[in-house]
Amino acid sequence: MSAAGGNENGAMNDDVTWMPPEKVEDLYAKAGGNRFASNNRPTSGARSDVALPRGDSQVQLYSLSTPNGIKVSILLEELGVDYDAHKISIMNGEQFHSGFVSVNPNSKIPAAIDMDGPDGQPIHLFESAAIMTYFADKYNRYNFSSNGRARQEMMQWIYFQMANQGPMTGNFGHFFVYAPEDKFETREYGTARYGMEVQRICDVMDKHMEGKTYFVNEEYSLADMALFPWFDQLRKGYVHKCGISAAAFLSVDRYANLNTWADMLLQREAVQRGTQVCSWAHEDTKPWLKVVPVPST
Ligand SMILES: N[C@@H](CCC(=O)N[C@@H](CS)C(=O)NCC(=O)O)C(=O)O
Repeated sequence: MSAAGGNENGAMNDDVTWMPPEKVEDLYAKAGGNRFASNNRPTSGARSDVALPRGDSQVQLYSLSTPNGIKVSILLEELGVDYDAHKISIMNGEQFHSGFVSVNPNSKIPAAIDMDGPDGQPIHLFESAAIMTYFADKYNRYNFSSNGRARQEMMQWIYFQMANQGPMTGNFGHFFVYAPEDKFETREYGTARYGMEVQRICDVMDKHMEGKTYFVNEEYSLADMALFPWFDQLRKGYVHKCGISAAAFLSVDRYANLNTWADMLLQREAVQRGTQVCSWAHEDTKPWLKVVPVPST
């Protein structure tokens, strides 16, 4: 059945209960109401003329400590690259500032600039996994560059992460926590649809990790760094205001292999630092660098 209620031959069913209006624009007002709704528009591009901050380091990171953001900061911390981190408040619409849009025309964090690109010129970087593979290849670490089979397997998990795990988990979170309060049926439908898909994705990952330490070739790689943040988001994030957490709601503890793997990754100092970069909770974009003054006696 099509969204319009017709069957595959175009014939209308008797039980049609929903018909789209002629244009999607007619639905926009009805779809508003959540706390991010004012950000949503059907067009791209800058909305205000504001330049990006720049530091002195060769690498400039523009991010926020969301799962997509911390994928990149975990890698930069693992690589030990010198970089300046700048917080982009997506709640305040800073992803639509002209400076940010000139780096990422898609207006989403994370984005970065490497002043020393492949041709020696500055290069603009966007899409978290593309940024990760760029830096891993540049520094030739965590990328299986000399093992074609492992490299291919790693890329498959990275594509899986970008096309499945991230978007489905994000959509689940939207319907579970952020969608408008009064849209009960819509929220139940979206929460069930994406909640089931998130469970299936976790099951794919959990079965793969049976008897393994890392996702690919028993070696820590970009695949682990890319897949960890969204799984950890399910463990700790998306708490409905009534107190029910995504972890309880989706029974995330049943994915024993993934929980063991995530707990192990969290032991890594670079992962601990990476998850704090551009945190909502801290003024400083690398809070561990802040020297706490010793009170004078
Ligand atoms: N596929 C992109 C997704 C990036 C993304 O969705 N970023 C979110 C935060 S996690 C964002 O910037 N949202 C702001 C907006 O949609 O206006 C990537 O992996 O970099």
